[in-house]
Amino acid sequence: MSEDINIQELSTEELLELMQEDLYDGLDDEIVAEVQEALKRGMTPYDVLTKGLVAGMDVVGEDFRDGILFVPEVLMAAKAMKAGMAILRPLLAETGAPKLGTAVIGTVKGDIHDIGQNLVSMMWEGAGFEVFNIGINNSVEDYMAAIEKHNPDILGMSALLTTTMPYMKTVIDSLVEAGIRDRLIVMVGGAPLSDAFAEEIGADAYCRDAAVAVETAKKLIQIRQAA
Ligand code: B1M
Repeated sequence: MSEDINIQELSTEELLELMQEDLYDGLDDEIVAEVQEALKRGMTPYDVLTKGLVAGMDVVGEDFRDGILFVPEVLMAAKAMKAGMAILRPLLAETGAPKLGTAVIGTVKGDIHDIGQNLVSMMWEGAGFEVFNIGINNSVEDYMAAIEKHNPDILGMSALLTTTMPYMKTVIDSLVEAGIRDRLIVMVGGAPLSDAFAEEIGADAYCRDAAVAVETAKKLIQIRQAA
């Protein structure tokens, strides 16, 4: 952000545009100030997240794909995104809702993308789930250990790479072999996935985004409790 911009004088639309540009440029201090300003104006944490941060990251993704941005720049953008998410996290997780269930979520082996699954994790917490986020690069053994420790209702897996998404099937096959597949609701997400892929690997649901992950988790838990 250029030093002569006074963010308080911007319209909310301009503020969101600036947030997207500063995310692109990996300016974490600026992102923090802009997120705080947007909240001060009464925007919901969810709108700040989707219309500011996620929208900015979409542009980063396009330019990364097209060879305009490279890994170091994308890492800076991810760092700025995380700085913004750190402010939004407690607000999204604030809930008076009764506990709906327990979830374990993690990104699969070979994959270090964690922004999307962190968002899902926050939004599930906000909806009333107790969430154990086991981070990135999880092997079958890691998922199994987390399931044993936390006895979740839901297992969420994330994959952002076409090369890592098949590992979700490896995990689900291992759950079947261990005789615990039916105890769990298995939900999967990540940009390269689809409903067809989820069905093919034997997951219960594919979630396009964090909001869908919340709706789907609530719906599947209700169905299970009614059965
Ligand atoms: Co990577 N990367 N990346 N990257 N990266 C992508 C995924 C890519 C699409 C970029 C591109 O080419 N356009 C491409 C994958 C291509 C493919 O496989 N077809 C790619 C590549 C190629 C790579 C490397 C191989 C690059 C290299 O080294 N040459 C490398 C791989 C590293 C590895 O994992 N082994 C790599 C590295 C990185 C960084 C480390 C630099 C960084 C990650 C930092 C981090 O996460 N801490 C990074 C980033 C930031 C991206 C992009 C630009 C953005 C991802 C992101 O955070 N999006 C991404 C481009 C893109 O996706 N458009 C890209 C924002 C986030 C909110 O969205 O993660 O989709 P998303 O999550 C959404 C939904 O998908 C859904 O809800 C979320 C919230 O709405 N969701 C779930 C996600 N998980 C869910 C789980 C659920 C439910 C819903 O469970 C129930």
